[in-house]
Amino acid sequence: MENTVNIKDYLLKEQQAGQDIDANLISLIEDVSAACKEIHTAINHGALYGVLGSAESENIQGETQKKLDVMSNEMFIRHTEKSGTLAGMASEEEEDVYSIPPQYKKGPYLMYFDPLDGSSNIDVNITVGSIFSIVRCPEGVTDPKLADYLIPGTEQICAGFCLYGPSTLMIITTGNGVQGFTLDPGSNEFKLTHKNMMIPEDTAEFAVNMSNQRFWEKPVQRYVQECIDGVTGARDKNFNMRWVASMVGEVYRILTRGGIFMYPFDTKDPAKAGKLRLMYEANPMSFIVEQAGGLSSTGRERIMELKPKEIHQRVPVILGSTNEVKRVDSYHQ
Ligand code: P6P
Repeated sequence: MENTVNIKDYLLKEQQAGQDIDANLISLIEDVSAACKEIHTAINHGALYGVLGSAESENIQGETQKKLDVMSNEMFIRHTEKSGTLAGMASEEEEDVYSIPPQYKKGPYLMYFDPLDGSSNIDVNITVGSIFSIVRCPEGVTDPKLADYLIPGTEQICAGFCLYGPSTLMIITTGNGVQGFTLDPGSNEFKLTHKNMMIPEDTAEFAVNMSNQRFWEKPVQRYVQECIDGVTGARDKNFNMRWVASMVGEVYRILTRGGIFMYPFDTKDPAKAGKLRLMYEANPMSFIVEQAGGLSSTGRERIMELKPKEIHQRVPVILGSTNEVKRVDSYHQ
């Protein structure tokens, strides 16, 4: 089947159908997809481009940066800072918020992004991705400071991720369902291939890093043990387990066949409330999952309703098929 609808065609159709999508947002999403195409090319060439391995530097998270972490961050910024659509941006790879250089026109949006999620998988050639989230800059703010960025996930107007896997996919929501676009190597365009993706409300597949089991809270230990026990325990079915160690890979699998993904609170490092970051991992993925009929919770509250306290704050994440997330939440009551 000839897939002819590209991202811009889709967004213009949504705009004509009355969705609140303006020219600035369309232009910004186009620039993000251009950055993702450049990241795709670098990843595809891998060792041939000399892009593998460590950058011999650390990010704000205290994590050793891969060369591709640094390159992807630079690509995201270069493709979007001149777009005239952003008042500023925040990146996993930047300690402070990024102000648009004075020589460039500013615009009405703020963008949060993780330019290369799962980068520890790069050197072992396993799927990685880019995640982004877009909100309106607060009214009347032209030079946003850190406090202006601390906006709850419910205010997102667009969220998406690019999955650099066997094929490269762009998954986007602007609040009217979740659409998937596949990068056509021939035309180098993202073409609409997955319309209105929906997550089945039940699943028999859980995703968690089991090596943290002894550090979890009791409700999560109970839930996972019941999955492992299957029909020999409290559940009426057996479960399968997956762990890609790339959130983008887990979320895409859940969008296609259901599942529950957990990176819950653990006591491994009491200073951290979980591993994943609220603003550029948990919030965008929560928007996408909810738009696809799923749920996304800390175990105790809806992630998108959290009032952010800092730009790199971490949060426990339990997301996916509605009935399983509801069960985990009920164990926390
Ligand atoms: P672990 C990647 O580093 C990431 O932020 C998520 O994409 C992924 O789900 C998780 O961390 C993997 O964590 O502890 O299994 O390496």
